[in-house]
Amino acid sequence: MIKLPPNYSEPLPAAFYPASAPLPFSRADFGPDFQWGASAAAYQTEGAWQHQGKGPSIWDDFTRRKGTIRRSEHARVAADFYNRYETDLDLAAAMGLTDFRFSAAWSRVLPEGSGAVNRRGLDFYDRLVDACLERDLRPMLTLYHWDLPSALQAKGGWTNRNIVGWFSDYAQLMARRLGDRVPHWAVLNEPMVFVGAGHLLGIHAPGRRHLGAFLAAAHHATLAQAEGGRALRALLPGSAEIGTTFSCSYLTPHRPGNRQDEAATRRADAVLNLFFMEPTLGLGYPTAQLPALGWLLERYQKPGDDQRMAFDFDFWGIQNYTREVVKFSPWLPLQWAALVPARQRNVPYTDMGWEVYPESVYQMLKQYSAYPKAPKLLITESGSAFPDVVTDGRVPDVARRAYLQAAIGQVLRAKREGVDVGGYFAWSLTDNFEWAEGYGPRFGLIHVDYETQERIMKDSGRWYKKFLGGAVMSAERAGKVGMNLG
Ligand code: IFM
Repeated sequence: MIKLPPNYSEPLPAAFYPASAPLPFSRADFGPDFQWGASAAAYQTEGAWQHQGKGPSIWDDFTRRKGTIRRSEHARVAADFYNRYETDLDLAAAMGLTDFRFSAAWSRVLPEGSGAVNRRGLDFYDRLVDACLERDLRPMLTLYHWDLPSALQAKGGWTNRNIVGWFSDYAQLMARRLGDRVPHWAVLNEPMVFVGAGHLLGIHAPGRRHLGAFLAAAHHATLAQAEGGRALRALLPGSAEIGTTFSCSYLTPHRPGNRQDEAATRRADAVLNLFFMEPTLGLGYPTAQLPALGWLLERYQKPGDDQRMAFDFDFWGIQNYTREVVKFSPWLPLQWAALVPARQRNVPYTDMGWEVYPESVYQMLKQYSAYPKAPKLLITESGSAFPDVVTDGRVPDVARRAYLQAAIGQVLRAKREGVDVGGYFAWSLTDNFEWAEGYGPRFGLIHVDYETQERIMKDSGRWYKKFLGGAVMSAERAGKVGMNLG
């Protein structure tokens, strides 16, 4: 159910399609090469946190600290993907997905972050890639989705410039082992989130609240983003598409026309949407609106860094969930801007407290594609968290299905206007561990019962399957994964 503020009387966002009429588009409108996928991440799904030689990560440590995660939850088992990946891939294939995006846990393959390789960890990703290919799912491998090896955190983690070299070595290891079979690579997942939430706000691992740590981590992540791209390209010339992903939200001023709010919105845009993207184009950091941030960052930069931060990615992964409304704030130095929570705006919102606003996907595709040197865009994450109820073996998640349809419709809108957008990956294939929020918010197209690890394809997943044409699955295989094909 979509949560509505008390006394809410507006209709749902215009981007929603009425349930009573057929959808005004089909898969064919996107063309035959469009990538249809779902995304996942190691720490959120795998579990097996100490299995077969895996080293600890900063999220293993962070979840042990009191007061960091709702209900003190952790991801030691999570969705048990480490043991159940074949079932989950069967379900992904049954949906008719063409692509599956997942991340590798750095400390599973390099328990100390660098140096000795854990063969059994590397073998797991080898098996996973083969299992994708056996099911005609193209694997997209994200190298870093926030679970830094604890051993590297002990040396300063992202605040230590040596991380650029450690990360590049890890990227090369993965490319050497899997590069012959993985056609799509994403270097980082949402750097502004792991840098900002982890080093400035302290609400994600490693739980720091320090401006200097934030600036250092931000600069080193920018360097690692490009260096990771170069490492992959050197080993996989011509054979792989190399991208990276950005979190982003369409931003609008709280009081349209108000000069202070408009300026605050531009500053927030620079930080939230452009900070890690513009350097890849050789434009440096977007500090025109925030000169003070530019001066502060200089402390961490060395001669030649502007060139080192640039890399011609084959694609940018756009990860969008909502829009944000921005107002001028005298309390937040540097940015002088605050986000107005959806709950205070008389708009519908999700279990994350995020405004239900699928048009944001369209707006971000337009904004990013306006850069003359922008590469192809992929929506590598898009989705919504709503409470689910299991009823007679079904999950009638009407709101998530409506959101999915609306977001896909917004992608088509951008594509029809000439935006080079080549794929849509729903977040997420299965329910999983939602970081500081624990297991509360559910984003999956497939429901996970964390007691039994039973999977049920939700109605949103069933709709996606119907839209994509599904795949033929033998009754035998369907029986094995407990799917009702009817
Ligand atoms: O679950 C996260 C994911 O790890 C990164 N992008 C946003 C998702 C929803 O919060």
